[in-house]
Amino acid sequence: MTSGCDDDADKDGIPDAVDNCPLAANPSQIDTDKDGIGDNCDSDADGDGIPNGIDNCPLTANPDQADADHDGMGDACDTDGFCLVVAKNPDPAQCLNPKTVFEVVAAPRVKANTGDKVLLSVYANRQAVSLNYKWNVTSAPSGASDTVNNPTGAATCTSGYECAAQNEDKRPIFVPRHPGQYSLTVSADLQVPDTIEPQVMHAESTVTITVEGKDISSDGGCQFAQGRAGVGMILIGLGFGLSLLLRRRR
Ligand SMILES: [Ca+2]
Ligand SMILES: [Ca+2]
Ligand SMILES: [Ca+2]
Ligand SMILES: [Ca+2]
Repeated sequence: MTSGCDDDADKDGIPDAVDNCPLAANPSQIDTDKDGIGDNCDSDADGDGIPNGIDNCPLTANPDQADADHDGMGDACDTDGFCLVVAKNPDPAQCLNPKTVFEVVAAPRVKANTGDKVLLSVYANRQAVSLNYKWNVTSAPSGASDTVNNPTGAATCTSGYECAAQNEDKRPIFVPRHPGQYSLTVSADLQVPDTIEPQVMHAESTVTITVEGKDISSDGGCQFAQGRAGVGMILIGLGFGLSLLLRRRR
């Protein structure tokens, strides 16, 4: 079987001379962007400049690739409605739909190293609401007793659905000291009754953090040294301020 003298090399019933994909069977001859190259053999079927493989709407021209809910389907072809996928959560069932009952998602789902400072975030399916949160370590590697620093506080959920701690200096932080898997659960309570479902003001969500590196749980001296360094910095700051004051007074 050679294609040289065959007038329908891909056997799709369309003679090569008029087949818009002579080497790919495409009896429908669909050519979305009407450039004379059929979709089946067009590396950019919708002609928007984004190759099919990385185009979030391969058959709809959307050069801006906008994807407001981050679900991988571009706004131009997203047919399942707005449901925000936060923190690159691979589970689409955990997306946040602003039209349903109050829900939150704990983040970030990360791989960390022992000693890393993981800044914890909470997202809600509401914009412009305030909530009180409480973080707990709900499972940890055996022997680990790590807890969340600044576990409780109030947060305001923005138009981006992230609920930012109202006291930025008291953001919840998790510093794992054991390698292994931790589950962190956030409990959230709306400060005023919800407009969509007023009786549901509470929601919870759990995130898994996978930790690598050596066990530093017995490294207590290190923490102490850091604390002292912090005090030292403050003292230096005070001294600098005082010397400025003294100079001004002269
Ligand atoms: Ca063909
Ligand atoms: Ca085409
Ligand atoms: Ca496209
Ligand atoms: Ca989308």
